[in-house]
Amino acid sequence: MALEVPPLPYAYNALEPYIDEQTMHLHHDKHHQAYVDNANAAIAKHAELQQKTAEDILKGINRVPEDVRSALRNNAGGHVNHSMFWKIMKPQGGGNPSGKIADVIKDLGGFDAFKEKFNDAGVKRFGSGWAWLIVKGGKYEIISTANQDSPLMDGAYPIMGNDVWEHAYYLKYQNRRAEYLKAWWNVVNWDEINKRLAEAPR
Ligand code: MN3
Repeated sequence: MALEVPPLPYAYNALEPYIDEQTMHLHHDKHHQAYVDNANAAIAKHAELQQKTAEDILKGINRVPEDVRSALRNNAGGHVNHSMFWKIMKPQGGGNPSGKIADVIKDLGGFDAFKEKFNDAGVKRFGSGWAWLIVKGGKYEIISTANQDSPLMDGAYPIMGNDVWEHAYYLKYQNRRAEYLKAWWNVVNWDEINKRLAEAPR
């Protein structure tokens, strides 16, 4: 079963003025599509991989045949990360967290401290990568990963993540990654994040 780019759950301009329409087109239609195409090409080389979900491939990345392991690390990783990313954003999003995620954030020191720590993880990630809230062994933690590495590769579950690759923000924010990270909270979809929290293994 070939992987596919899921349709964007809102219009390309719906996250304006925080994320611009052109960035959304390039990011979703070109970057995500390339991850999917490259992952499918790698999966096509090994019948045993064709029975697995992209998530299961990432969880077992060290058991993936070596000739396609780094291709899938990058591209199945890119597919899974971006499939989450589109859904945890929405127009008229943001505001204070509600539901169970609000309790988790409170335990991590409150929303202001949480945003600061999450943004800091994104700013300090050298080069390309992601800032995350993960849960691992029942413990919640803010981390960052390089490239398209998924927390799933490390036995963790990604509750929410922000893409800090330049392709996510450069057209609008140029080199001002910190400004993008701050603006991003205006499009966060807490309902979807609560859904992921409920689905996380405990
Ligand atoms: Mn991206």
